[in-house]
This record gives sequence, C-alpha cells and structure tokens, in this order.
Amino acid sequence: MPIQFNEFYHEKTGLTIGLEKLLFSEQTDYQLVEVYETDTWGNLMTIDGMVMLSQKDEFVYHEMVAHPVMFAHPNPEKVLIIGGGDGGTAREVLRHPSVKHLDLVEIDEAVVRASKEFFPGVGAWGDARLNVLFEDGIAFVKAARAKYDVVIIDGSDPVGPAEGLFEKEFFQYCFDALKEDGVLSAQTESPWVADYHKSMKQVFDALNDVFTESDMYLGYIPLYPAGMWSFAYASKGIKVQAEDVLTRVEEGLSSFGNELKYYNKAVHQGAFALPNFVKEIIQ
Ligand code: SPD
Repeated sequence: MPIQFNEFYHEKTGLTIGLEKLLFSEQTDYQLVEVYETDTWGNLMTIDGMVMLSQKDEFVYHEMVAHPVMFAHPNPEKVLIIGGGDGGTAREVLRHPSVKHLDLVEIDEAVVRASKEFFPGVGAWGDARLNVLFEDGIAFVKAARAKYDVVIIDGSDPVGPAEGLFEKEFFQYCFDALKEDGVLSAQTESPWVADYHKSMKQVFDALNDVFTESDMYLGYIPLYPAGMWSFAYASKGIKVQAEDVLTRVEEGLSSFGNELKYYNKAVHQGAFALPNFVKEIIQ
C-alpha cells in the first residue's frame, strides 16, 4: 500500500493525504470503492480514486447539501436522496422532525456496506423513516410522479455511473417527481477544477430551463479538490433567501440543539454570495 493517497485534479497538481492502512477495497460492477485509515482525517472513502468523504470533514458536505433545501420547504415530509450511500446526507435530512419517509436510492450496495462498517455514526441506518433501495437513481426518479417534497442529488463526480446526474433529462425527471412546491439540491463540483466547468454549466442551464428558481451556493470542504465546493438549489417557486425560509432556519436550528458543526443562519445567507469568477462559470 502506498504511504499517501493522491487525487490529481490537474495534471500533476492535486491533494495528498497520509495513509496508515487499507481497510476496504472492492471493484464492484460500477466502480472501485476503497476505504483507508489516514494519519489526519480519520477513515477516508474514495470511489475510482476520488475522495468521497472523511470522518473529520464529512459534516460540511452533508450539512450543506441537506439543510438549505430542507429548510426552504415549509413542511418536508417525503424526501428522496439519489446516491448518498454513505448515509451522511440521510442523517442530516432525518434531523428534520417533519420528515415522515426518506427514500435513499444508491446504485452500489458496496458503498452502504463500507460505510456501515468503517464510518460508524455517519449513516442514521436505524431510523425507521429511512428506506434504502439499491437501484439506478435515474430510472427510479423517472418513474416517480409528484411524489416528493424534496429531492437531493448526492452523487459522485461526472465520470462513470454518475455522469447522467449532470444531464438536463435527469433534472426534468426530478422536476416531475416533485410536488408543486418541491425543492431540489445537488452537488455540482469545484469551481477551481476547469475540467468540470462544462458539467457545472450544463447543470445550471438545465435547472434554469426546467425549474422556476435556481441558485448556486458554496461550501468549504478541505478534502475536495481545491477546498471550495459548489451546490445547486432549485425550486418550483420557493426563493431560498425568502424571509419565511430564514425564519424556519432560525427556529429549526434552535430545536436541533448544538448538533450542527458548519451550517447556521448566517452560513445559509452567505453561501449564496458568489465570487465573480464562479458566477462566470455558469453564466
Ligand atoms: N469529488 C467529490 C464528489 C463527492 C460528491 N458526493 C460525495 C458523497 C458524500 N455523501
């Protein structure tokens, strides 16, 4: 086993993480899933050589992909997560007491198995509201009609099985799967990685065409390429910075206790402020 994990995101430039031990390695029908013990970040899951989560920084991504969209909806009862097999996004969604049913559709059962064994505390696997399905997320959402209040796309990068999660057709299926006041969030890659700009623009063009509202927002995730990460918010009408949304954020968070480590009302407001070079990617 090498002593370092490297994710190169531009030629010879990338991210380096010190490794202690290989804990899990499985070439599935879809991808190579690996888990390492690292010297600094706790356990680390990679898929096809790209970082998915570490025990120490996973809270940023999972809180940010879940809470802005969950608080945007006035009463999220039925939620769908596409991907998200490590369970972290589900854990955040299930903090919301209004949620009655959560479908998590993960294509690769090895991701769930590895998470259960090596990332204790990431997935809320024991919650009776959670229904885990091992299916193709695109086919699943295509078959759903006006069923969900919230859809969250927690896929991996736009190469291999997740490529279709960045296409317009898929976002039309998501729109159709949402009820009339439905809201959606998705992970949309790092603004610093030029190779992904085309996919980012493709997603935001699709969201602009298909949904009424769409916005990009940002979070800071040390183990993702260059540390800056983008997300999409889209809705059939609810504006993510509306006063009633901000009131829900404030009231909802006070009922969570001090459980969140990244997201708060000021982060919700600030995350949607985009630097000029980021705006240009999607204009
Ligand atoms: N390059 C990282 C892309 C990661 C997107 N999904 C991460 C899964 C965490 N639930």
